[in-house]
Amino acid sequence: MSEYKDFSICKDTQLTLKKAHEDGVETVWDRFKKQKPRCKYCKAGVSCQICVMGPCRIDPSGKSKSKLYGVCGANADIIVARNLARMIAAGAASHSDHGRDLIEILYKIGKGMAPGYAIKDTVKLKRIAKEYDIDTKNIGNEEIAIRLSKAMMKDFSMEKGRLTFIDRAPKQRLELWEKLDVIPRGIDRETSETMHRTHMGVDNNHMSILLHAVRNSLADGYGGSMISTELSDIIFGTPKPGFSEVNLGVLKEDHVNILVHGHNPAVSEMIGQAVEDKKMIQLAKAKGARGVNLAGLCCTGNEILMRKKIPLAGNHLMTELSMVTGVVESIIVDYQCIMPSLGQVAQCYHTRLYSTSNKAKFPFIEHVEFTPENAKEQAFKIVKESIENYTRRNKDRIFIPASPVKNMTGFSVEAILEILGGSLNPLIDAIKAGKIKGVVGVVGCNNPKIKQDYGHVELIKRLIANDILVLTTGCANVAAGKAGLQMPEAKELAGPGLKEVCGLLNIPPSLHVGSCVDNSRIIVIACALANAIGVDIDKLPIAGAAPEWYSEKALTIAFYVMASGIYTVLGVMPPIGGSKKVTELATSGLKDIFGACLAVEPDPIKAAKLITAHIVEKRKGLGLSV
Ligand code: BF8
Repeated sequence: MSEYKDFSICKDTQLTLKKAHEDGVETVWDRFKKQKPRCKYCKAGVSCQICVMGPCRIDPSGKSKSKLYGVCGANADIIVARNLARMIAAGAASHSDHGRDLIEILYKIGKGMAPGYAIKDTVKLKRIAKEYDIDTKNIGNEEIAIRLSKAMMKDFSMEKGRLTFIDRAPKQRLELWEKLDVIPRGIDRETSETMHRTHMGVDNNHMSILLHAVRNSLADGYGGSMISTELSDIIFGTPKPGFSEVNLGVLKEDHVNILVHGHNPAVSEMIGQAVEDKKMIQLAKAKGARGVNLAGLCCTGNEILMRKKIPLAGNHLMTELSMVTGVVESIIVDYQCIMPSLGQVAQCYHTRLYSTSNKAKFPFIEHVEFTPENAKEQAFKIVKESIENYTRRNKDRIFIPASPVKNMTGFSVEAILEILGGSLNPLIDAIKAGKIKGVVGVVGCNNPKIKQDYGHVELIKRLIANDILVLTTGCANVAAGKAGLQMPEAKELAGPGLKEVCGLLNIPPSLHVGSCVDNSRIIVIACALANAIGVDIDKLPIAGAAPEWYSEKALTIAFYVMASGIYTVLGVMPPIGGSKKVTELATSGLKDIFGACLAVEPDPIKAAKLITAHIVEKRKGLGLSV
């Protein structure tokens, strides 16, 4: 058992991983080990496969004179910058395509072509429509939905020349971006331009490539991601605080267990409707189960947890292990962060797997395509089949490794404002008084390079102990939730000032603000704080951290957060070490340009020190006590 402690700090992971090995199942950790040693060129970002004159590699040490240039003449700086920009483009494309799918649903709701979907938050629909200069007087919600979706479609193209939500940023930041020419003109345009610039023979200046990569990342943060968040709230409801549960213990031995995994709540919300249907519950009882239990994985899990308080079974590194419990009748996936290995693992158990998006298909996973028109019908079909699968369960192989831990969720910007009595002023007062020293977003993934959840939990514990309020998104939520940090009682682990504030408001010191696209909620709060205080974002005592990140999306987030003026600490080094210039720029030079830069620190204890020192520096800058 002791060897499993090296992989994760979580009991449920350790025990289930042990069972996986006993069952002969290969997991992400096993494959990670098999991939060692890693290619030092790829690790440093100096291998180039952009054209077929190569592939080329530059000696990252610079010692081999014959390996200073690729066949085309690109040096390490150009190759690293191009590779980095392409990673950022992929992250931006992922979040933004998710947003585009929601625009399509909103449009079809307006047209009456999306049965089962509806507009849940009409107040927000009107508020966002106003931001898009849509006159909402004398027109119905359906027509507003059509007009808003059409206006948002323009954000994706080159019709407008400037993203709508970019103007949420403080004016000082906008002036800086204008001066640097990094204001995103259109969401798709910036991603497409990154691909163009990084084609062989186009942009060969590492600085200019990186500045465009920043613009591309801003197109995600203030474009694709922000649209995704706002539209999810409009269509599925703006989250409100409430309680739920987290870890593999949320699976129930005497129920049909259905898991949803991925990112876009368009599928998971519809499955949520189907499992509540009386006929489905009756069918489950007829098959010998006590009911149907829905739980989430990864970010779509965060989405339905935030809105419906549906429990969260695990984060990224738990997705394969969920099946090892032997009680999962089905996993329904949409897109992003879905390991292609899932179908392979399912071969060893009775779990049925379904893919639902025409752009995300997987080996050994059955495809049941969801569209806005058929989603309701397909959700019922899958839920029915999942219930029928209950009878195929092998009772001798059941293993639920833990009891669930309670967590609190639902901290949308609107919910936070409501808790604060309608404005951010009480938060600003608490920051000024030093009760809350600062605010830090702890976000992102799991990565087998880091002991699962160790990076998140250690960092969060140290920050809250220093009176720093933490906001979590993505897979960091599961870590915080499992460690009990998302309950109001966790105030006992906070410093005296934060403890007092949490006690008064009855909130945890680590707030669950949503999925990864919901990092836009953190950006909205940062912009609103800066606007309320009358300073640029880089002057605020705030920071970001992604202690266990793995995905291109996380890197894109780090870039738009940094470009917004927020110092961001990464727990895993991006593949840029082969270029001294790009590395120096990312980890210090950008500070002179954006007022913030990235830092890389795998040790969460040291990361906490870096962030705390940064908060102290920013407080001093504002003339606040430290
Ligand atoms: O978008 S935190 S592992 S699930 S990439 Fe993926 Fe990372 Fe989890 Fe969510 Ni975000």
